[in-house]
Amino acid sequence: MTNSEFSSSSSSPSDRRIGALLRHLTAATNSDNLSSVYASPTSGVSGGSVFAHLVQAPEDPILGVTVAYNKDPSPVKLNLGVGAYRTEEGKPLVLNVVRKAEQQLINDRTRIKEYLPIVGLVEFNKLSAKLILGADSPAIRENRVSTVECLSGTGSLRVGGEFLAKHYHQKTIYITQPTWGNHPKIFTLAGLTVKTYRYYDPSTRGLNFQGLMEDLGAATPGSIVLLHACAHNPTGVDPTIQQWEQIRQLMRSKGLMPFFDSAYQGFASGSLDTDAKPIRMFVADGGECLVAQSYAKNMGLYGERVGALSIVCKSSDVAGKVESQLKLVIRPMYSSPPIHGASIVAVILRDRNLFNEWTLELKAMADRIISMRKQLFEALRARGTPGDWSHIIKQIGMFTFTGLNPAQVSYMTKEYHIYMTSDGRISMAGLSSKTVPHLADAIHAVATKAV
Ligand code: PLA
Repeated sequence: MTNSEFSSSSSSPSDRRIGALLRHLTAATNSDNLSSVYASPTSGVSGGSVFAHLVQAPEDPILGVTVAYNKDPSPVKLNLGVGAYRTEEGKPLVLNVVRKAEQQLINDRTRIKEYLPIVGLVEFNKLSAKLILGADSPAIRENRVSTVECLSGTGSLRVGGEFLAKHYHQKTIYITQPTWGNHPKIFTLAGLTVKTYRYYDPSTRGLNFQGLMEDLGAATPGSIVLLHACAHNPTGVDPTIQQWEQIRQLMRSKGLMPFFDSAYQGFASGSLDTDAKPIRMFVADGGECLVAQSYAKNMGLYGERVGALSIVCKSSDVAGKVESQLKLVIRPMYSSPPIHGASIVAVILRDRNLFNEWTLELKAMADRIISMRKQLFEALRARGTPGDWSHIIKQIGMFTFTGLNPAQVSYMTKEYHIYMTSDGRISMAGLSSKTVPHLADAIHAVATKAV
């Protein structure tokens, strides 16, 4: 009996079923290629899954620290990994001003849950540009800033990266060495080529300004340069205003495109205006730049995923075209951004009283971090810990780049249940007066024994 006998129109339904089965089996044994076509889509080569060949991916170097921390049953465990603010009691903080804004939103029965436009909440966009560029910014006055609401800082960087990959003549972006671990991944996946420029000098635990200027000076003209607006992550080392001015002059003379990442406005100095100064210097010269803003840290809106991308252009005509193209980047990516976080921000930024209250709460967070720096430094001094630890009080923002090596970090995790990224970065915002002694004991231990 051949297969064709069973496909004749005169055969019975049961004959046809057997014929189909036979054809299937013959094909499966005769040809490897065909077997994959006939195989059921849910049955894989091994283990029954088409995904069985996947390898287990490693946890994210930063967010994975929290995963490990959550699994640790120790009562003294301490999470200094992710940059998330904690109170003196070690609890996450929802700002009072955010609670008030949310209450206002809930009380307003006219509020609806329709889709936002592709560019997000328009009032939020205007207020965000004003917050970062300054209320008196000439670029805003001249209507040449295009701002779109994005999914926090990460989303703003990604949208900006894809826009540049599509429309900017240079596809290379220079990022600081070291930088936030997600930067190279975001920009590579956006379609840009990532290169680094020198930034940090481990011997001084400060800025390698000469290396920075040399590397930017040698960059291909027109390249994109990612700049941390303030509170550099992970080093906590920022250029001085005089150094920023030299960076600006060099970048403008070579036509390098500034792309600012502003994830910590207000967290470095406690002042929103002071922390935005480097950006405003670049905007004041009339040149173009991009700015990614995040409200995760400074408004404590981490999980709301609210941020903005602003592109400062030379004319309002260009800004309009830029916005139209940003929409083409966003629409197939996530269509339009979420409404709730942006509404909270808009309520706070538009109301003078709430705004003032926010600045006080923000300053209190920044001050608590500065006080943690002093307490940790003093605790190490009191213990006579060998080495120079003055960088703890010199560095700025959420993080201290301790200089501890991966072996020391893993020892502290194993013996003291203290969690941090393997590069020795600790989130000062996760410390409290109660936990400083525990951390100081651990640092003292690794600094005094050969780990
Ligand atoms: N840019 C920098 C420099 C950052 O440090 C972070 C967050 C972001 C952008 C993105 O933040 P957002 O998308 O939440 O607005 N860095 C954190 C968290 C605080 C993280 O890794 O996601 C950090 O611990 O480094």
